[in-house]
Amino acid sequence: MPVLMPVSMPDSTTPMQRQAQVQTWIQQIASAPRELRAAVAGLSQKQLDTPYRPGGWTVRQVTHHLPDSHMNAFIRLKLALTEDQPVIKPYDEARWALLADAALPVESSLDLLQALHVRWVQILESMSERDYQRTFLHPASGVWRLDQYLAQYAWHGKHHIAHILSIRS
Ligand code: NI
Repeated sequence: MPVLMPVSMPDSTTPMQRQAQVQTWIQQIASAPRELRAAVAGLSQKQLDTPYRPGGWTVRQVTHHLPDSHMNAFIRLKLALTEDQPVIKPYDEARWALLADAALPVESSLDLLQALHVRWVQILESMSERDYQRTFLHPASGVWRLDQYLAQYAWHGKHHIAHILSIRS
């Protein structure tokens, strides 16, 4: 969902504090595929097709949304690392969630997310502090720095996994 988390990375932090914070976010990205798999494990077809809140996406749609969103994030990261403040392409996530692949069994997206995050984490781990200050321009929400963007996606995975866990309780 396009809910922006307020990102706290005050300018007063030391390089060591920033590095530790980035490592925490990378670990959250690294563990998200495993946590998603655990969150949907054993759910019935009926539960998978239950909205996590009235009028919201079903668990199945949320599961397919995660690789939709994170594939876009991965591409934007690669653009920002290889071009000078590129303008990135927004996408209509609500309409993506209505395309035919959102009705598939969830396994395809569990596997896709797992493979994607291996590649994503490999790049994130390789980036210097200077790389994390690189930027891209989102036509709607403006200029993003890559450390802010990492924080956003560390949060995004947890946010949706919490939605899925909420239907189990
Ligand atoms: Ni989302």
